[in-house]
Parts: sequence; structure tokens; C-alpha cells
Amino acid sequence: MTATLNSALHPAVADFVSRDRQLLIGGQWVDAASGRTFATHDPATGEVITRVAHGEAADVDRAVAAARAAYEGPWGRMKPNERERLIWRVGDILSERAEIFGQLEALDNGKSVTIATAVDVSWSADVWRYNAGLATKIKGSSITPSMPFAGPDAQFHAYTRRESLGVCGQIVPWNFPILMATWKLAPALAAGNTVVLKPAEQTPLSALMLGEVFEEAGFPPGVVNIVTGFGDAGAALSAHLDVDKVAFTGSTEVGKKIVQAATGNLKKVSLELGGKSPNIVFADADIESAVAGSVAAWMFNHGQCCVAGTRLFVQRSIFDEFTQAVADAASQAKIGPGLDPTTELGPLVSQEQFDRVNSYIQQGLADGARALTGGGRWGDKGYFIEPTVFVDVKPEFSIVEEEIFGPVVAALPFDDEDDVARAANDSIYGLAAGIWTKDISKAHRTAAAVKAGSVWVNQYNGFDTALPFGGFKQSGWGRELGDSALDLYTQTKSVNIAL
Ligand code: TXE
Repeated sequence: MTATLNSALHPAVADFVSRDRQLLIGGQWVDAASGRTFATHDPATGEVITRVAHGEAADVDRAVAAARAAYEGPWGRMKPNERERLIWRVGDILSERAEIFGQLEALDNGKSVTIATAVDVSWSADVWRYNAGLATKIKGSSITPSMPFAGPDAQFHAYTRRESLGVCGQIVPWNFPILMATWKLAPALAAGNTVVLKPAEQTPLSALMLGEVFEEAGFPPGVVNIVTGFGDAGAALSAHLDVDKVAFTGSTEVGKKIVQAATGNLKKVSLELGGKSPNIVFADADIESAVAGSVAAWMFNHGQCCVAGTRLFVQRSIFDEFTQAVADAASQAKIGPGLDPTTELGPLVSQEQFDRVNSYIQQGLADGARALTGGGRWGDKGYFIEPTVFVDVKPEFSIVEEEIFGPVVAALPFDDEDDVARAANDSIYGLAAGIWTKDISKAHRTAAAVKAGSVWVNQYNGFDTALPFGGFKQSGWGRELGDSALDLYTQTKSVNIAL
């Protein structure tokens, strides 16, 4: 860590990154069994921030054993209202330390510290508190069975119980590190499970700082274990025979591997995967807000969003004017390091992602697409990409079909509702969609026609803690957020009593 950067950091962040960070297993901070570590980098400069323990299969084994012991022990016996209190406390600590967590997240991920604090950390606090409330609202139902074969006089009373699953493996990506960890941890704990969390190798730090909060909040040791490492650690967790459920957010490619790895003990699987979401602008939309919203749709978090609205469908009569306005607005975004609070567009997370996004842009240009703005690298250090708006694209171009995960959008004209619904649904993905129109009937018809787990009308990124989120088609299995998340972390038992 450079002296200049260090001097700009909050003392708590500077202190946190001044030492190598360890794994959290059974309430203890420990080195990896191999003793190995790996570096995590500042995406704005490529410099090393600090080193973290390089967890592997042996560490996953230790963490799963600790999670099992906690599940069979104190956590399993804890009452729902006690879980509620502890989970709520995590939310409060995050709120109290939003500035610290936000800065650490911006440093490790590259996103704007302003966004990291106001969105990633503050929303995480909200998700912890929402799920705290759910801990005491897990309900079964009471049923009067008919049991016709038992004879006319036999009587029964039956009920269902929603029970926890046991030990959950949770594998999260780098685009919203603390938020993705929160979406998974909070409902799993609310439902009474224990967890082994594997953060992404690019951004392990905020999860490790969150790990310190659990002890402080009063969680028994082993309820949350954190193993930092690479894909092999995630694979070991997915295949582990003593893990009852694996939850994953990441690429569709790895999601398929997780499904295969889970077959050993048929553990439950939930997946939140890639997207190539359509953002549909009808000519009758409020153009000013549609332009601003359509820029945010693919530029928020530097395009590193599974829901990014990267296929911009614009009705033909306004296509040229609208796409030019989007390009003009995008080109005015202030680009810079995440730690600068005025930054709007930070660097991509890693050299690998930078290379990947750059190669998509080059492929788009080679295919014959025209960049209204952008089309290359910004600056000469760090992983910055210019916001790029492509027109003159064909549906079969890779920039139209594949998830790019950078600030790049492909714009396509359409003629009418049927035409755009067909084109929007021409994708292996089905995560989200945006619709811009002043015609309420058209909005509802189009919302019903698009195959996507979330549809946002006259806005984009319309997330809420209470709204279920997840994908159609190859964008995933299951719904996180809201009380739907409890479905991912509980199982139903029927109890039938002969009276
Ligand atoms: O993802 P990976 P990567 C998409 C996006 C991006 C692409 C590649 O298009 O460009 O994926 O990013 C762990 N078993 N998304 O390579 O590999 C890994 O260590 C178990 C969309 O970073 O899917 C990390 O913790 N786990 C996305 C996590 O999986 C494995 C967010 C995600 O990494 C594993 C991120 C394995 N075999 C990328 N291999 C979204 N849906 O938001 C890797 N991992």
C-alpha cells in the first residue's frame, strides 16, 4: 500500500489493511492450513492493498466442521427472537460504520466511495434488519387431513414446520462484495442455518471486516465462517458432502459447474447468474428521464451488474436522437478512482475483467458496430474503460448476445410492441428488463411479455429489500430478497397426528 493512498484512508481502514488477513473458522482468525496467502489489489492503480489467507479444500473442511458444530450446538438451540436481536445488531453496526465499510469496499473493488457507502453498505444494513424481523416470522400451517382410507371415525391433526437446512455454503462475486454476502448470510441466519462464506478472490476485504462484526454482535463461534480463496475453494464447498445447501452468485458458466458438484449429496442449490437485460424505450416515454435512466441502466457500478440494461431497444422514430443523447450523457461521466468521492465511473475490478471487456469492444468494432462514444481504455494506469455506446449492431454480434460486464451498451431500433418483446426475449438470460412509456396499458402488456425475473417501469435498478429477485432461464434458480429468501434456507416438514 502506497504512503499517499494510506494517508487518505480512515484510520480504521488503514489499520485493517496494515496486516495480512486470516480466515474465520470456529470463531478464531487462523492462517490457511498451507500457510499460503494471496494479494488483493487496488483496481485504480493495480497496487497491492494487503494479503489474505489462501484457503483451499483443507480449510473448507475445517470451516464446515465448525459450522456443523455450531449448528448442532448453541445456534441450533437459540430462540428465534435471540437470532433476531443478533442479526439486527449486525445491521446497526454496519450503519454506524458505513463510512469505514464504504471506504474499504471502494478501495478493494474500485467503485465510488460515495456509492459504496450510500448504496452497498447502507442497503446491506437494511437487508440485515429486514431479515432480523423474518427470524420470528417463520411459520408453518395447520391442516385437517381427510385420510379417507383410515376409516370414517379416525381423526387427525396435522401441521407443517419450516425448518432450517443445516450448513450452507455461500459463494459470492466481486461486483457488490458486502451486499452479496449480506443477501445470502442474513436470510440463512434468520432461518437458523450456519454458514461457510467464500468471498471472491478479487474483493475479500469487506467480508473479512464483516466477520469481525459477528463476534462483537454476540454470535456463537462457528455460526459464520469465512474462507477466502479462489475457485477451487468454491468447488470444494459446492462438492462437500456435509454441506446441505450451496448458494452462488456469479457467472452462468460456474453456476453450471456448481450444479454438477452438488450432485454428490444432492444438496440444495440456488443460483443468481448472468444477464443481458433489455431496456425498452418507447417513443412516448418521458425522454429526459428515459435518457438518464438508460445511462444508469448500463453504467451503474461501471456496468459490473448482473442486471445491467445492456441491450437498449429504442423505438425507431426516436432512435438516432435518443442514442445520441445517451452517448452525450455517458461521455460526461466523471471517471476516476473510487476513493475520490466525486467519481461517477471507477475502474473495472481487475486486469482480467479489463482485458475481457476490452476484447468485447474490439470484437464489436471488428464486426462493424459503430461507437457513438467511447471504444477503448481511459487513462494509462488502472483498469478504466471509457463508457461505450454501440449502434449499427446486429442481434448475432457477441456485444449483443453475451454478458460484457463493463460500461458498454448496444442499441437496437424496434418498430412495435410485438417486435420488441420478441427481440428482448431472444436471449439465454432472463434476469431483468426496463420499460419506458407514458402509456400504462402498454407498460403492463410489455411487463407481462418480457421473460425476466424483475421488470422496472420508468426507472431502472428498481431493487427493494422486500421484493423477490432472481432469474428466468439461464439467469438462475430461486429468489433472493423479500420473504422469498426464506424458501431458499428452509425446508418443510409435515407432521400428522392421529387423535
Ligand atoms: O466469475 P466467477 P468471474 C459474470 C460476468 C463476468 C464473468 C466472469 O460476466 O465477466 O462472470 O467473472 C467462485 N466452483 N459475473 O470469473 O468465476 C469465484 O472464486 C465454485 C456475473 O469473476 O463465476 C468467485 O467467488 N466457485 C455475476 C465466484 O465464484 C467458483 C458476478 C464468482 O466467480 C468456481 C460476477 C467453481 N468451479 C461475475 N470458480 C453476477 N451474476 O452478478 C469460481 N468460483
